[in-house]
Amino acid sequence: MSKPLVSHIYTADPSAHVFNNKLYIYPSHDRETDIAFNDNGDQYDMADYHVLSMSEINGPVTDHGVVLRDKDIPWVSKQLWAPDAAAKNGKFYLFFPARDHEGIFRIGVAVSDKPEGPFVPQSNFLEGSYSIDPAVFVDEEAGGEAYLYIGGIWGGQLQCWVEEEGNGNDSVCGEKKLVFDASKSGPQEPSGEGVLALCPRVAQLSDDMLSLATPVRELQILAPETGMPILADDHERRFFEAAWMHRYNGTYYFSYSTGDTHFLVYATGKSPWGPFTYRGKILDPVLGWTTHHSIVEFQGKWYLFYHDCELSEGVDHLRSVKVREIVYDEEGDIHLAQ
Ligand code: FUB
Repeated sequence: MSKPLVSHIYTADPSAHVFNNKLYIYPSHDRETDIAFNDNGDQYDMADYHVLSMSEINGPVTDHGVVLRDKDIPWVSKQLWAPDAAAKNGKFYLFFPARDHEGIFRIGVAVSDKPEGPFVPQSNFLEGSYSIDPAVFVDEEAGGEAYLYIGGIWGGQLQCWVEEEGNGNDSVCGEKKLVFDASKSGPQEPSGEGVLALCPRVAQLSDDMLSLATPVRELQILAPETGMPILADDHERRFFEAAWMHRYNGTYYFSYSTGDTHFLVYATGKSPWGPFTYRGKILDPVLGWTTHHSIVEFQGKWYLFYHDCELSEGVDHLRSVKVREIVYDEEGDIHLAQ
C-alpha cells in the first residue's frame, strides 16, 4: 500500500515533471470547508498552490510552501483546481484553472524563474480558454512545441460550451464558435443512443507560453472495436476530466479520468493532436470520488502519481498524493508494477 507523499497538508491532482534532474510535483492544495457537498464540486474550494519536490522516489519530500494565491490573481474569484507546469525558454510556467468573476472556469498561467516558484500570474486568463484541468505537454522529441489539453464535464463546465450564436462569453473550438450556456451547469452531460461523448480539447501554445497559438480543437477518442468516437453513455471509457499527455517509444499516450466510474484510463495515437484509440485501464477506483494523475519518467523508471482519500478516511475533497511505479509490456500497454 502506498503512503501519502506528505501528510501535513492535503494534496491532490498531482502533475509531476522532472526539471533540473529533480522531480517536482504541482498538486492542488485541498482544504477543509463547510460548503455543502454536491455534484458540481463546490466543496473543492482551494485557495492556493504549493509545490513539492524530491530527489529520489521514496526519498524525503520538500514542500516549497505557497507559490501562488487566489487573491493575487486579478481575474480569479475562487476554486484553484488541478494545475500543471511546463518549462520553456529557461522559465517555468504554472497553468491552472479557476472561476473568473462571472463564475466561469478559465485557464490561467503564472511565471517563475525557478521550478519551485513563487509564480507571478498574468493579469488575465488565456484568451480562448475554458473549462478545467490544464495539462501542458512540451514535445521535446519533436521540435519542442507545447500543447495545452483542457476539459472536464459536470462541475468542470465543458458541457456548457455549445455551438450557438448569442450573447455571452465567446470561445472558439476548431472552426466552430462556442458560447457559454449557464443552463447546462452542474452534473449534466450528453446521453442517448448513438450520442457521442464530449471530447477534451487541445490547442498549441505560443512560443512564450502566454497565449494560445491555434484555435482550441476537439480531440477524438475512438473505440478500438469500431474505430468510431466513444459514445456518451459509455461511462467506463468516456472522457470526464484529468487530461494528461506523455510520450513513450514514439507513441503519444493520452490518459484521463472517467469520473463517475472512477477509473484512470488511457488511449494512444501518433500525434499530439490525436486521434487517440482507447487502450485500457491504468488504475481502479481509489477511496474518494475523484481520481486524477500524471505519468512521468524519472531516473530510468516510469511512475504514476495519483491521489486518494485514505488519510482523511474518505472525505472526498481532502485528498493525498501518492506514487506507484508503472511498466510497459512489449505492446506498449501500461501495467502497475507489482
Ligand atoms: O481538484 C478539483 C477537481 O477534482 C479537479 O480539477 C478534478 O480533476 C478532480 O480531481
